[in-house]
Amino acid sequence: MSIPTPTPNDHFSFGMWTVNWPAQDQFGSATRAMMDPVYIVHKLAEIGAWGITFHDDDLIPFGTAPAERQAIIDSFKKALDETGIVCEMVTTNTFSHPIFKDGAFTSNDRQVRRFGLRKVLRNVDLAADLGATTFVMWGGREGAEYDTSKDYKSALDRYAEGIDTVAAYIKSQGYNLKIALEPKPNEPRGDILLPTVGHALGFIACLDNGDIVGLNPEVGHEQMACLNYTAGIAQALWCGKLFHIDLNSQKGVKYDQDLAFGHGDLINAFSTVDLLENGFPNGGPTYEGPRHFDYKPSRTESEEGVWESARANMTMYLLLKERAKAFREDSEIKDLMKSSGVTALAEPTLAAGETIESFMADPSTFEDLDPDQVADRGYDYIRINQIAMEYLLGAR
Ligand SMILES: [Mn+2]
Repeated sequence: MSIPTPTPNDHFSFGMWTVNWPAQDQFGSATRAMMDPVYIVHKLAEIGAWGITFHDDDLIPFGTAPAERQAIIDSFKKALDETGIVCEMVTTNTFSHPIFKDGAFTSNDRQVRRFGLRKVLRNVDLAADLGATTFVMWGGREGAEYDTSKDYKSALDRYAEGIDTVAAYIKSQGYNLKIALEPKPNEPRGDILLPTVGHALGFIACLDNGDIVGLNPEVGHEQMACLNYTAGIAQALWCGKLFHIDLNSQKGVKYDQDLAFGHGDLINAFSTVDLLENGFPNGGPTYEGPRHFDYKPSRTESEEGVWESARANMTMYLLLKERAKAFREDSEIKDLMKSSGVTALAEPTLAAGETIESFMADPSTFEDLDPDQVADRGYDYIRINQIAMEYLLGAR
């Protein structure tokens, strides 16, 4: 197996904040210089990426005057035109400035909530202007350290009000934009509202404009909550809400590591790529969006290491894509999918036209069934997974 080369056809995109992270952390200052956004666009094109995404403040520093703001946007647009790089998603920084220390949409201070909403709405206009189709909202400061500090009912009311207001604005302007909420359990707040994919799906169902609101699940964020990322995005797909993805890696339940994709839980990364590329074994909704990376080049790396790590994300994805495809095409796997019942699970439990009365009157389902005999079967799941691991390891 050779090392694959990414091309724009692979639809890989990167957050500007990923490669441009200067690597300051809680315990030490920056180890790299910040780069110019125009330079980043050209470098991403050079390494075979297709798209770029950014928070407003990544491109335009907080507080920039309007004339200078427009000049920055114009030079960014020019770089996109020159390289063919697509700005597919835009998101808003409502977490860095001290004004947002208690959140934006859910701050206890109404002035902060109104300021946050204005900042987001201004950025919606920019997203539409740049042709982005997804507007991600990560409410990193929407949360609390102390349960006594927040009326959670009011906080959820204000959160819903904020998202619904932004969604209604998008509709009123006729923008081709969808909102994608990004769950995270904690960090930077002690606890963050909408901590997991499941919480966010439940929240969206309670919105007035939830039809254009879906999810942007991040690998590491779900794994910080000890959850299975593949199963999470599968449920988002199942209900038509997987609007965008953030690929990276995490090694278990600890701080948000943002490792390169596949450098943490490799087995889960394999099943994620298998689902994204090959879909559900029995068919159903598929993910057609960008393959977007939200990782951080480790603090140890130089600029050369930054671009090397960006390439690593894409290479890992392409290797896993090739491995997952070979796994699915294996004839023994196709047989095992049948004998183990993976394909049979697609058959409805009740027959077509069967009524609850006829079902309950059928003695073969219950009275005449020997549970011990049915329980006797094996499912051969270990055999299937072992073959998957042999493909993953390149032994097949
Ligand atoms: Mn993260």
